[in-house]
Amino acid sequence: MLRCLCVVLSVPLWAQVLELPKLTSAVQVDGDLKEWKERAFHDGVWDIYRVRHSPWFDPKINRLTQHGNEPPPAEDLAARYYTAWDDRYLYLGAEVIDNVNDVDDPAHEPKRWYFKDAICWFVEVPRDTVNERFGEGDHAFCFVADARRPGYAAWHRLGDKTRNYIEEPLKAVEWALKRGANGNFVLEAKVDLVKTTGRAPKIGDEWGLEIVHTDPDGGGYGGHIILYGKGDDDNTWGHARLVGPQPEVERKPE
Ligand SMILES: [Ca+2]
Ligand SMILES: [Ca+2]
Ligand SMILES: [Ca+2]
Ligand SMILES: [Ca+2]
Repeated sequence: MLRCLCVVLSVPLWAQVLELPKLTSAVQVDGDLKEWKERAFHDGVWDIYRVRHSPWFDPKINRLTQHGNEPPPAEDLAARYYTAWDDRYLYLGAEVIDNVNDVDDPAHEPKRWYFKDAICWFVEVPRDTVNERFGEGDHAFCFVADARRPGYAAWHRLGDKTRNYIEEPLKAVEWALKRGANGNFVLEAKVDLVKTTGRAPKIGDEWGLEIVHTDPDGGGYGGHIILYGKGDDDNTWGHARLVGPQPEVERKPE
C-alpha cells in the first residue's frame, strides 16, 4: 500500500492527463457558452493565487502588473477556461474577470497579441517528447480581447518541418467576444483543426496543452498567467488526451 503511494507521489503533478471531452451537439458561436460549457474540459476558476500553488509556477512568468492603486489580485485577473472538440473543430471558451481592458499596444504589430489582453491556447498535435519551440505540430490559437475583432485579433502561431514561429492571422475560425463591465469578457471560438493542423481529431489522440492569458492593463509585456506549462518549450506543456463525451457535473438528488 505504502509503495503504491510513493509511486503516485513521484509523478509530477502536471503529468496528470487533461481529458478533453468530445461534444455531440452543435455550438452556436455567439459569445454565450451555455450550450456546451457543462460538457467541456473545465477545472474551475484560475487566478494568481491558484497558479502560485501549481507545479509549473514561476514568479518570473506568472505575475500581474503593478500600476499602483491596484485592486486585490483576485479582481485583477480571474478566469474559467473551457476546451472541447468534435470530429473537425476545437472549441475554446473563457469567462474572464479583469479590471481593465487593454488592447492598445504602442508598438503594435499584428503578431503582438502578447502585448494586449489576450488568451492563447498552445497545443502540440500530436504530442511528442522532443523539446520544440513552435516547431512542427505546435500551434497557438490566440484571441485578443478586442470586441471590434480586427483581423489580427484571432492569431495563429505555428511551425512546420523547416520553420519555427510562423505568424499568421487565424482564418479557419469562427469566434465571438462579449464585453462586460470593466475589462470583463466572454470568449467563444470554434477552430477548424483540419485546416489548421492538417488532422481530424479522434478519441485517444494525445496532445500537449498550455493556456497563456496576458493582462498588461496598460503596462508593457510580462503581466500574465500561464496554465499547465512553463512557456514556449512544448515539452513543458501539459499532457492532454481527447476523450469521449462527458456527462454534466452530477448533483445530489433532493
Ligand atoms: Ca454559444
Ligand atoms: Ca487585469
Ligand atoms: Ca515536442
Ligand atoms: Ca486587462
